Amino acid sequence: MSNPGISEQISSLVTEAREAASASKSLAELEGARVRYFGKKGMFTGLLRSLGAMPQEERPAAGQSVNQGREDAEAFFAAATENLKKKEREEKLFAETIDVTEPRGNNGIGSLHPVTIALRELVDLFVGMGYETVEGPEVEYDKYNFELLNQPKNHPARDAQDTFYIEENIVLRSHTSPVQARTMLARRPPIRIISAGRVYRADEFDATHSPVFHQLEGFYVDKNVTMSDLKGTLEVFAKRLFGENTKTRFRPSFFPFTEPSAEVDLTCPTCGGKGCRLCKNTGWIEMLGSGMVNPKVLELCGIDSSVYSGFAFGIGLDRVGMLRYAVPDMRWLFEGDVRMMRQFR
Ligand code: 2U9
Repeated sequence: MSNPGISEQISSLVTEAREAASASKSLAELEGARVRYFGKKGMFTGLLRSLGAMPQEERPAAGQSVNQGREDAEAFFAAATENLKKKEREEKLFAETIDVTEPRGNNGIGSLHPVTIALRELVDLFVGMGYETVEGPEVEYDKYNFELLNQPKNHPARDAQDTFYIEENIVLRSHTSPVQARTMLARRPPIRIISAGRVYRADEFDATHSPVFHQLEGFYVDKNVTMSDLKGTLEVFAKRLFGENTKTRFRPSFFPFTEPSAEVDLTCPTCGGKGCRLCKNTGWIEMLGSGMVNPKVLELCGIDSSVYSGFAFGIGLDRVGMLRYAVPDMRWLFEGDVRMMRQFR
């Protein structure tokens, strides 16, 4: 090139641009430098414009040199861009790594759910009387949920409106009683068990109903088990749960799996039997269903009803929890509002 001045200018601009590229610590900084060198008002553009002052015949070669220098410098920028992208990605990945050893903020101490409290108290009580707990599946065969419990195919309690069907012969258990049926088929008396857990009914969800609720059932089969054994057991239960002054009242009732059957009322724990809003001024609260195990059910489950007899009872744990803690609406038990749960700490 005939103009030594311009080639020095080009090489020092290329060097400068290259240094600016490698000195950039972020993509944003690099972009600033790119505009400074290659932008519309950038240094390379400025240098090209300055060629206008050169003699006409030197301009094409000088222009070509500037463009070549610019291309070289741009190659550095492209390489620097790749490097910075890689670096920023690595930094981001590093920053986002979860440090599992990092101490975290305290969310406060949890509490037992009122239904869990009721369950544990009752399990404790019955285990103390010689019962053992048995569990069973929540998705249950029709056979155990209904058939063996003397609820044949046309029984109203099997209505699709009450029961959640998974398949024609598979349901979400509508009570915990299938656990007892399974136990009778697997063992010989004496059987003294409690079964508790979630049960499902296609019901309303309102202040007193939930499609998922919790039952606890007691079950005792042996020789010479009588109604007075049932009565004595439930009296102990009532006093333990609601206080020594609690009285029980048996009313005749009907369940397909017990015969005879009785519903059991307790003196109202709120007013002690005097009458209040909770017991609708009757002094009594309906608490349990119970009865002598229907001989037909014993036979269906392979137990000789001429030798053995038994009693059974069932209670809604949600109702126990609501009564114990004066929870007015069943939905409050299951909506997971921390203001509700905090009260049980
Ligand atoms: C077998 C035989 C008999 C369990 C029983 C009840 C009466 C009863 C309700 C109380 C409140 C359900 O949660 S609740 O709505 N339960 O009335 N349950 S006798 O009897 C059985 C169980 C299994 C083989």
